[in-house]
Amino acid sequence: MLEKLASQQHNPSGDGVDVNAFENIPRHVAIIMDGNGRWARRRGLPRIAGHRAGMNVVKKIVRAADRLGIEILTLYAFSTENWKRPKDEVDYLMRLPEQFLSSYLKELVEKNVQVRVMGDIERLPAHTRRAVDKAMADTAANDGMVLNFALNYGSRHEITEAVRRLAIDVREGRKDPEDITEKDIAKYLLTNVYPDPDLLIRTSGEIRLSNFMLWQLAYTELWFTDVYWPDFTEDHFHEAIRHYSGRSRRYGGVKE
Ligand code: V0D
Repeated sequence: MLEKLASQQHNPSGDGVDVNAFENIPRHVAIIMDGNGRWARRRGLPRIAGHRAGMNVVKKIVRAADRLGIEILTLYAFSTENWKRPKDEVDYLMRLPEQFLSSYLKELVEKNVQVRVMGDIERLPAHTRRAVDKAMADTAANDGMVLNFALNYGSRHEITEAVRRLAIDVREGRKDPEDITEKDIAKYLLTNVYPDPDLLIRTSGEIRLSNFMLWQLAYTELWFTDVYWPDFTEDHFHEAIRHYSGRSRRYGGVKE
C-alpha cells in the first residue's frame, strides 16, 4: 500500500512540471502552515480570511503531493497552544474541517487518499469531531496517500503520554526498565504506524519547531521559506522537494 513508485508516476496535471525530474521523492512530508494571520493583516482583512485562504491552499498541496507520489503528508492544522487565540477565531477554525470536507471529501475518496488525524480530538467541539470522524471512516478502506492532520496536537504532550504508558508497562511487569529502547518510545507516539518525516516545510519565515513532532524530526531535512501559507503554491512545494531531492542524508554517519 505504501509502495507507489514515485519515479514511475505519470503527471496528470499537464502543467508542464515533470514529476519524474525529482530523483529522490520524500516518503513523508510534514508542513507547518504558518502565516495565515499575517497574510490577512497585510491585506487589511480579518485573520479568519487568512485561514480560509490557507484552507484552499491545503487542497492544492494535497493534489500536488499525491501527484508526486508522496506517501504521507502531515499538516499542522491546530496546536494545543492555539486555544489561547480569541474565541471567535477558534470557533472559526473549528468550522474549517467541515468546510474543507464538504467540498473536498469526495475528491479525497476518489483519489484513494486516507484521511487521518493525530492529536487530542476528544477535546474538539462535537461538530468538528463528527466531520473528521466521517472523513476517516469514508476513507478507511483507501490505500493511497495518507493525509494526516495534526489537530489539537502538541509534541511534548505526545512524548509525555508515551512515557506515562511505558511507565505503566513497567509497573504492571510487562517491561523491564533496563530493556527500554527508542523503539518502545516510538511505539507509543501518535505516529507509530508511519516512518519519520523526510522533509519538514515551515512557511512564513519563522525558524522554529513550535512543539511539532520533536521526536520524529530528529533526522529530517528542514525547509524554511518566507512565503506566507496562503501564497504557497505548487511551484514553492516543488522547490522544497527539489531541495530535499538534492540532499543525501547521513543520519550522523559518513557519506558512502
Ligand atoms: C487554518 C492553514 C484544513 C492553517 C490551513 C481545525 C490554519 C487552514 C483543515 C482540516 C485549517 C482538518 C481536518 C480535516 C480536514 C481539514 C483545517 C484547521 C485549520 C483547524 F479532517 N485546513 N484547516 N483544520 N486551516
